[in-house]
Amino acid sequence: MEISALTRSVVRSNHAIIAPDGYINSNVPGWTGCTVNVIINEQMGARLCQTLVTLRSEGRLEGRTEAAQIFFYVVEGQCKVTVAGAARSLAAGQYVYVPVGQEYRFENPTEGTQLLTFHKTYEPLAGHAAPALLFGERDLSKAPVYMNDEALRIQELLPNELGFDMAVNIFTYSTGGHLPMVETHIMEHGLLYLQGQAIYMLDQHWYPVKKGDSIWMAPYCQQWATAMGQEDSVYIYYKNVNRFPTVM
Ligand code: UGY
Ligand code: MN
Repeated sequence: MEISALTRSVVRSNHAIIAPDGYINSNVPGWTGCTVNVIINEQMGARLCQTLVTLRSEGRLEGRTEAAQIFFYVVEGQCKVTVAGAARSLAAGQYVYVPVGQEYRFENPTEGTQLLTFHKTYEPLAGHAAPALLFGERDLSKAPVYMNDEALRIQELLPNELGFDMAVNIFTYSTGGHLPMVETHIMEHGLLYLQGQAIYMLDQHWYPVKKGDSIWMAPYCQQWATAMGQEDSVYIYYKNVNRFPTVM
């Protein structure tokens, strides 16, 4: 018998692992016919919000981005999306970046369609236009080798332009792949495992993780990871980028 008093989830001051077993649903105005799990937000001390939305066939997300931009990624299933009059069908592995001040609508999902969202308050930069609406898809052929290690590949889903203050990347580790060093950096991460298993080290704590798990890493949370098991280990992650690092 499973013991319901156990979980792999942990919430600490500078990192969290959120496994699906502890989800309790939230109601988000305008998002109907779905379950919403708010995985990361400012209540934890984060400067991003990450949610996972699971849609029933009648599900619909309707809203408008205000101060925050939203990146939507289809983890499973498919649905129709309309942003600023542009309509598309989005399937698993496809995404849409919705800039600030845009109306959006997701509708006609297949039962169980799962969407991942990353939200960040947009910080304008003088002399650089704010980003425009963008559609794209996961594609390993667009993922260059990372730091000369053939076992590591990163696809950048948003353009490397100063107008963007957030990045979203897909990181694929083949069997045996691991980060080449312990990272210690100012940028914050929100992350969802899309495939496989891994061991993640966060702030000198060691965690087994797998598909469906989310991770929050605050600025300067030390991080290292290695793939585990027989298949590629893949995660999609958010990172704040391209802005002046201090108000001093
Ligand atoms: O982009 C990054 O900072 C990335 N290498 N970090 C991570 O995967 N934990
Ligand atoms: Mn990092």
